[in-house]
Amino acid sequence: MKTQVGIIGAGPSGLLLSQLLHQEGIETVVLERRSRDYVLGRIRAGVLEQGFVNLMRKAGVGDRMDREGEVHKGFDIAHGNNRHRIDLEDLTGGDTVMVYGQTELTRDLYEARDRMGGIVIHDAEDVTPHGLETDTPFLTYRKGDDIETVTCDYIIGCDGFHGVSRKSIPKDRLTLYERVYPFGWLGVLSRTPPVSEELIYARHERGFALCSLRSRTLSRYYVQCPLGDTIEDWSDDRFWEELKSRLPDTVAETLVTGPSIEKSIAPLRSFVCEPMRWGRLFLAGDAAHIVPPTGAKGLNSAASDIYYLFHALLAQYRKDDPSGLDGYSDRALARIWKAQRFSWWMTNLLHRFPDRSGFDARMQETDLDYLFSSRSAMASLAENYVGLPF
Ligand code: FAS
Ligand code: PHB
Repeated sequence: MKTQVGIIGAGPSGLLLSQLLHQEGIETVVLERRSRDYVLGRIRAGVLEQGFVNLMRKAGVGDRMDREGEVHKGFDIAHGNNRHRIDLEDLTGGDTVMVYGQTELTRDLYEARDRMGGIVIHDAEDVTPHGLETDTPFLTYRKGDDIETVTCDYIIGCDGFHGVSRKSIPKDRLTLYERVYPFGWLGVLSRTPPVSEELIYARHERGFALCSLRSRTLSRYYVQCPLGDTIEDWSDDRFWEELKSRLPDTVAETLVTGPSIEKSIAPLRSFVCEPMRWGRLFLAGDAAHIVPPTGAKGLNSAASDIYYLFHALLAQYRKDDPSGLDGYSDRALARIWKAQRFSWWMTNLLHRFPDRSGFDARMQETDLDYLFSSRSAMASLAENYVGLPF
């Protein structure tokens, strides 16, 4: 099989890039190791920056998001029994975020790929990039007993943190930056009305909690949990009791509980791979960087990578201008590191660190106290939360 751009991974990054390029007549093939149902079964991000929303609309897949998604103009930070609203719209001069689940936007992207006859090959095993330092790179993959080949001009690694693309770059050419946090997030999805119109990020002596949502009848909640915990340690009753204990009384009293329809524990890490390019291979999204979800930057960081790559590939194919591709890694990393900083800062602000000292605890309390006493401090948080410019 021959194509122009070979993409590894059919998560939001791979599907969005494939859709944007196909709309411009640039051929792609997406190789995904899992089944479509498996990809659509993952429950992940929930908050979209304006930049991501604009890209979805440009890709022609924004209709259901605009119909069913919720525009949020602010969110609350709770600590103890206090709640402070971060008025995003006022603090940024009009910017907001969209609450719309990653599962849904991935479904929208799949359906758009189907409508355009996009090539997405599932259950593609042992996907391997070859010839990355030549002008004729290619991909091989196994389908049953057959080994298939896809020749292409460029390979885009959209295969997430555990994918093959980053590992295809010679180790001595990569610099990896990582911080692993001493806790995880236990997430629950429940068919219950959200406890609040807007998100509530809660800092509490027992640990962090987050009240989020997917719709008026589908709620998404998280509690910080010890690294060694498994979902077997957390019955629904234990989860709901712990969540209530970390929320202001007025919120806990109105929380509607119900059976969990999804329960998972995600480890938290900050991770960046530099550079994000090796010859004809370009990394995008979780393949190149991971953030703790506290700042809702994971999926949104993937969006700016895709935006830069889309325009760079367009310039290459339309005007034989390689400058976008040559500048991609530096340009993407400049924005990625700002998202890393914000996610790291929000995580330090709101979580209980097991090994924290008395001084650390005072610094955390003072950080919060300063934040709520200063419009400039809240404006800085707000401009990062809605998303820095692409
Ligand atoms: P993805 O990981 O979504 O997609 C990569 C795709 O590549 C997958 O479908 C995978 O099957 C495929 N793949 C992997 N290896 C392959 C190979 N060798 N060959 C072929 N295909 C391969 N972000 C937030 O903003 N908020 C959240 O609450 C949040 N929660 C998260 C919870 C979890 C458990 C995880 C893992 C991530 C979470 N994230 C969250 C971040 C998440 O939303 C990512 O940023 C987003 O999925 C990035 O999308 P992709 O870059 O497409 O990577
Ligand atoms: C979610 O709804 O899953 C969500 C929202 C905001 C975050 C993290 C996760 O910061």
